Amino acid sequence: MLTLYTNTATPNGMKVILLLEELGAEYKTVAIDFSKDEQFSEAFLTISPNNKIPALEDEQADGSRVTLFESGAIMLYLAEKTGRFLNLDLKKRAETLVWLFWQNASLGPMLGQAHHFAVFAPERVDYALERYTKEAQRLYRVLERRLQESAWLGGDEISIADFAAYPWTHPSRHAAQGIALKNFPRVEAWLARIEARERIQAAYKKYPPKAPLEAKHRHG
Ligand SMILES: N[C@@H](CCC(=O)N[C@@H](CS)C(=O)NCC(=O)O)C(=O)O
Repeated sequence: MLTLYTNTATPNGMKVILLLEELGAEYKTVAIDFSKDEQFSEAFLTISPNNKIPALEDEQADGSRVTLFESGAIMLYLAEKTGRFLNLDLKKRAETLVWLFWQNASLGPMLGQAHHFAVFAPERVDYALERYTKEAQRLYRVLERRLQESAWLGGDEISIADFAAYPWTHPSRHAAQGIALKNFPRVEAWLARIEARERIQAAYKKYPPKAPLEAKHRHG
């Protein structure tokens, strides 16, 4: 049995939900309530020592448990466990992993900062707004260029790299990121292709994004 520890519709939690839904996996979720500091509880820290969601517990047939934190590692584990959404051909696998790691190391953290300074910062911080809005735009240009080369991030098949990037680039987040989608036509088409998938729609019905995510502060 798979147990996902998560927190409403945060992008890092949604990445794993999208994959689980696409896999048709049986799983349960346990909500970690940040307003009660549950991410710092001793029980949660044994599963997720970095005190962040998502975390996954996979109970094995012999009663032992595999526990994982870091969304990228969780997605890789699920793809390898099920043999889906990660092509095992060495070159294709490498191409997918490059974009999965790019999402975890660059796209997610930088868009997270852009979002934070636009939506949550108690006061306007011009330097941070400019830095992270520019970085968000640079990352969308990287995405646009990649999607000129291939239909999906990992190549010619949809993969865990696409499910990892989608919640961060979900239309509900563009306003806060300072992104005008019309400037990124390939990204727009890629988003629409993912959005059209029934299981993606089902996942967002279960966990609706906290829209509208209007920017309180804007760059420029
Ligand atoms: N690199 C981590 C980032 C996870 C992350 O930032 N999770 C946030 C929610 S989106 C969190 O749990 N925050 C709680 C806290 O920082 O106390 C991953 O990809 O899993």
